[in-house]
Formats: sequence, C-alpha cells, structure tokens
Amino acid sequence: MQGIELHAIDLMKRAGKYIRQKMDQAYHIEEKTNKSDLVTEIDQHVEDLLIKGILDKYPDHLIYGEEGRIARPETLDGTIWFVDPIDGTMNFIRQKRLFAISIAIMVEGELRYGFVYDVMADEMFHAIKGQGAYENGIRLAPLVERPVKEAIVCMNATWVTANRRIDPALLAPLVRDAVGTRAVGAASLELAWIAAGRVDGYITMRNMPWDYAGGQVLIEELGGRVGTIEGDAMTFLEQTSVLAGSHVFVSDVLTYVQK
Ligand code: 2AM
Ligand code: CA
Ligand code: CA
Ligand code: CA
Repeated sequence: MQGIELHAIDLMKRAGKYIRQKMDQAYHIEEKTNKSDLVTEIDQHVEDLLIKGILDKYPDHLIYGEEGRIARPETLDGTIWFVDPIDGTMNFIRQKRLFAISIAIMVEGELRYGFVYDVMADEMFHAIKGQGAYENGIRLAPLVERPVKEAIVCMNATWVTANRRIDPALLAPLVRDAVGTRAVGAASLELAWIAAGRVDGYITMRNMPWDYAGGQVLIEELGGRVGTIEGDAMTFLEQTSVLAGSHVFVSDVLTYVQK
C-alpha cells in the first residue's frame, strides 16, 4: 500500500475543489433526523466521488461512509476507509466555511492513516501511524499536556443543557474551570485543531466513526488519547461519545465525569 496516503490526499483535494466550485450554486438540502441533521446533494456527490476514487485503485477495500452510498461493513476485517464527505454540513450551508473532508484508513482493526482537510482554509492535516502528523506537509509538535484549568475545550453547549446522554451538572464545573470553550461545529476539525495545538480538548456525546477516526490518528501520533467519555477505547462500528486531548487533559476530564 505504498503511496496510499498520496492517493487519499489527492482525492480529497480534488473533492475540495469540486465543493468550492458547487457551493455558490443552488443545491438541494434534506433533513435527516431533525432540523440540525442535514444532508445536501453535494455531500452525497462528494461521497460518490471519493468511493469511486478509492475503489478504482483499491477494489477490495471496504468503505464506511456517512451518507451510506455503498453497503457498510459490519465488522472491522480487511481494509476499511471511514469517509465523511462533508463534516460540518450546517457550517457548509450557513457559514460557507469551517467544514472538512475526513478520512481514516484501518487495516485489520488498526487505525493506520488519518486525514482531515479544511476545504476553505486549504489546510490538509494527515498522519501515518508511527510516522508523525503533519499540517500541509509540516510536521506537528507533540501535544502540550494541559489539565482542564489550563485548557481551551471544544464542546457544544448542548451538553451543559438538559439532554438524554449526560447529566449537565457533570460538565458545568468543567466549563467553569476551563480557560475557555469553543464550539466549531465540525468534529474532525475540532480534533485537527487539537493536533495543531490551537485548542486542547474535544468532548461530545454523539459522534460516528467517520467523524473522529481521521482526527484520532492525528492526535495519537502526537502522544494524545481519543476514547469515550467512560474512558473506553473506540469500537468504530457504532455511535459513541468522544473525549480527546493530551493524556493529562483526558485523565483530568475523567475525574469530572466519573462521579
Ligand atoms: P456532520 O456535519 O457530518 O453531520 C456537529 O456538532 C458535529 O457533530 C459535526 O461534526 C456533525 O457531523 C456531527 N454529528 C454527528 N451526529 C450528528 C447528528 N445526529 N446531528 C448533527 N450533527 C451530528
Ligand atoms: Ca451528517
Ligand atoms: Ca460528520
Ligand atoms: Ca457529514
């Protein structure tokens, strides 16, 4: 699989160019499960482009894509590409920035490659297991170990209001103690920004593997941790919570939520 990362980067940049060309024209928007869960025909077409680009070169690889344009794998056997054609669809539609293409490649259950491409900023983050993490080809430094009291934390305000997934009383003290909070609205970018040292952590109660797997490779290559809010490892086949950051940050957050 020599050069697979170059193929992925090339595909993602071409898909980014397509998005930039199409985004100012009229396109169809559909609600999936609720008013904040949207898909456009551009998300779907970009997923199709990526699937074709992957299978043309690697016909026996499997693809786990958000928009379900191809049958999804049911186990982690073989080589699997986790693909989110547009992560941050709401930002794409309303802000016309702060969305990304996110890809991870897993070989027999092991995450090997991660890619997050900020389409409008033209920032390509990539990591190869054991070979470092990079922003536009420049090697990123290991994460700075910061506890919550020194951290900028990415988190949607949803999780400190009444919700079905976590007691907001657990996260409110964390929000109070942190240096600051941010909500970017695109999970893969929040993870890439941890890798780039712009923020220190990310917490969500609801992500799918295509949201976090690309960013996970970046963060792990820089000495950080990505797992669930219960402190468990990812399983990659179902929706989970995500807690990401340096080891010090993640262990500190666990003391807030495991009460
Ligand atoms: P998406 O834009 O690809 O759907 C928004 O805070 C972040 O959470 C985005 O990365 C978004 O990805 C992701 N997300 C995951 N599940 C979601 C859901 N059910 N509704 C809205 N956003 C979701
Ligand atoms: Ca979506
Ligand atoms: Ca997503
Ligand atoms: Ca998406």
